[in-house]
Amino acid sequence: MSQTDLAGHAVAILRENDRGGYTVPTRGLYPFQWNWDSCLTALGQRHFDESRAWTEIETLFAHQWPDGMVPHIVFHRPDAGYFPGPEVWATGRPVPTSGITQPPVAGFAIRRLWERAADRAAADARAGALVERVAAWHRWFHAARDPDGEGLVAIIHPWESGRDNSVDWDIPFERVPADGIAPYTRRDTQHADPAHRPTKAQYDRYLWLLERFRALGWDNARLHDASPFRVVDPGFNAILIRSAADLAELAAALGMDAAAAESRALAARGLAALEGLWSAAHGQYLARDRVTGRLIDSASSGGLLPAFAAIPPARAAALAARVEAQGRRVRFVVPSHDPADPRFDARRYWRGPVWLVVNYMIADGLARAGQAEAAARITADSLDLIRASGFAEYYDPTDGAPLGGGSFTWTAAMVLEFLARA
Ligand code: 9WN
Repeated sequence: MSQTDLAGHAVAILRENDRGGYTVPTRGLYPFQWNWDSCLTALGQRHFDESRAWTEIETLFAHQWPDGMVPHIVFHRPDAGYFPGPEVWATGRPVPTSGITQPPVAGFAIRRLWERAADRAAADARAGALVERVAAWHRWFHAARDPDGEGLVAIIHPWESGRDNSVDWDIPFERVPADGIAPYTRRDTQHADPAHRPTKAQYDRYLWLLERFRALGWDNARLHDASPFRVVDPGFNAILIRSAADLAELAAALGMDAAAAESRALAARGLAALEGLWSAAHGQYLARDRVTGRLIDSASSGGLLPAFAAIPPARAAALAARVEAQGRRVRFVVPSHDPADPRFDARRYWRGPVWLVVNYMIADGLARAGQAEAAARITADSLDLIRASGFAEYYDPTDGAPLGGGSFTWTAAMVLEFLARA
């Protein structure tokens, strides 16, 4: 496929999955609006319809909760094809939403849209209107998910990480019971191969947490301490730090000095605290179990994602070396788990497969840090995957086989970004 054909195909997927004001990740498997999917999708939409790109993020923020949280799913219209649907979450929002959040990549996405906009007046107005909302979300994180003021925030459900069944969560997940949950029927395994999805044991625990939070009335003042699963994910925090830093730059450019100062301070505090997640033994960052205080011995792509934030140059060089070392073991980087670890599983969702969104953020950060070679390898492998296997949800890093859903929205969006870079 030529570059033009690739781009044309990507645009067609983004149009096909557009439901008017928001885009579904893929038909069938994910029929609603997902939080970080939408923010990254907007980056693809900007290449052919800048106004539509702003709308994608505005629609998401129109469903922000009064406390500042931006939910991980907005259930715009009923669809029986996904479980758990709005009646299970029962969050009581006017337009139903889930009750947990997702990686806060909006600050980064909005700055990128704004910075590269052709319609300057529209970009100033639309970015300006979003700044306070994103700042409120970031403030919420620090209030609700960092009650002791460590500078890093915890996730309280694996779905919040966006890397649902990562090996990172195995040990903290042992504390989550699976008994007493309401009987349920999964829908995901009707759309995708069950061997490439999370297990039943994991789904039971996803639901146990959901039911626990629902029983507490989705009151964010209580959920953090009440959750047996509280994990500080380096990838999630790096995305928050990058978004806060980008929001600070954007706010300063728009003359919103108070928002700029607040965001700059949050980013600096987070960046300093992130150092506590560094593992010299692994040459990358690790997640911390906030309940035990211990680092979790699991080298996943979440520990490479800090490249996305302004980490010290020596750390960025070490992460680039990790990517290059992995690239000698698998054909396509970046695997979601270290292929040298026996727990690596090339086809099971976030326990091995490559995801283009993660590739994009790691490559962006490494390029910014001057690690051009590793960034170029990631970009080249990402486009090779599309040429070989089309626009899948994720891919086997050993042979490039397409996995999960097809005609996938954020994969298409990332292709447009990678093509622009290449
Ligand atoms: C749960 C939509 C989402 C992504 C996540 C990915 C997957 C959902 C699921 O799909 O999660 O949120 O049901 O598997 O793990 O990163 O946002 O594409």
